[in-house]
Amino acid sequence: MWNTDDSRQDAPATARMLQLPKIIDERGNLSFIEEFLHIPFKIARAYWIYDVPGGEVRGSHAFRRQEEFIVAISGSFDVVLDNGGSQMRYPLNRSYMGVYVPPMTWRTLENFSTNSLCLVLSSLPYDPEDYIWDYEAFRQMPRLCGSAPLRQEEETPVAPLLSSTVYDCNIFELPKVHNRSGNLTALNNGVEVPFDVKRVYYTYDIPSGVMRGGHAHRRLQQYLVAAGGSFDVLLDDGNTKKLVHVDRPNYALHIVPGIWRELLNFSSCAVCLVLASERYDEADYIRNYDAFITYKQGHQATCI
Ligand code: T46
Repeated sequence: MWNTDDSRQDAPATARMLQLPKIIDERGNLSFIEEFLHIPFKIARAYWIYDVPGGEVRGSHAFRRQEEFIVAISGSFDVVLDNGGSQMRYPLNRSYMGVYVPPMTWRTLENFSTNSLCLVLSSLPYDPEDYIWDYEAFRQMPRLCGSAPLRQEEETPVAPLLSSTVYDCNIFELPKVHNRSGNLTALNNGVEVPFDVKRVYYTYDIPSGVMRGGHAHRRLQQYLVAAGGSFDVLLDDGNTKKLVHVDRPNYALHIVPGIWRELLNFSSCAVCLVLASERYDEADYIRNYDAFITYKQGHQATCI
């Protein structure tokens, strides 16, 4: 039987539903997923599936080595898991719940609602050799039992980019694989995204007229994606301001460290999906604008 207990790293590597943090806020709600903390693996790749026509089925395969965590960032769909003996259906319809899928699990995504977006965090880069496409062959394969191995995070020191300007922040068109069952955009750490994604967070249920952000980061860099609807980002380096419109799941705004940002003009049903280079650290925030200007001027003074 499948273990649906949501205790994590010391639990056997069985499929289960995991609850994510949900921060209720007048400016909209926010959830986040950090590697090793909310999911029991290091993130190697993030991809999302969207524009799925009604009745289409995605997936239907197993992975030999890869672990996954699957979330309905918007809309709903079902994740159907099969361990070769029994099946379990996980209906996903709120973005603070997700399904952990261990290796050697047959998994199918189906019953997609209108405007659904499925986020998958994966423990390995894309590897066609890791796929098992034949269900009968999968059923015959030996299963590995036991606990998910605990892997220590390797910290790579990141130097703050104090001299950054708004011209270092650009919109990138991301790869998009299109077929009759929708679109897929995949980013491998350090390849399609120029840093290692250690945390993913997203804001949703955003009322009209609110502003989010209103701060800068010392070290954190991130990719901002409109997983639903659209919004604007006002970037400010202390000298120059730049307004960027974000409105499609296959475009990302890269915000480098040392940039003040405000998110505004959220459309109805907007979802802001962020791929972040660091784990959450309040000490990395500069939440006061005057302190931000002092921080930037301090750097300019040391450059003279
Ligand atoms: C950013 C903009 C675009 C956590 O505990 N973990 C997290 O990963 C995040 C993102 C937030 N939180 C807590 C901290 C606060 O108590 O959630 C609460 C709301 O966060 P904040 O006020 O920073 O939310 P935003 O939308 O103003 O800013 C967020 C990110 O924090 C920030 O890095 O660039 O989105």
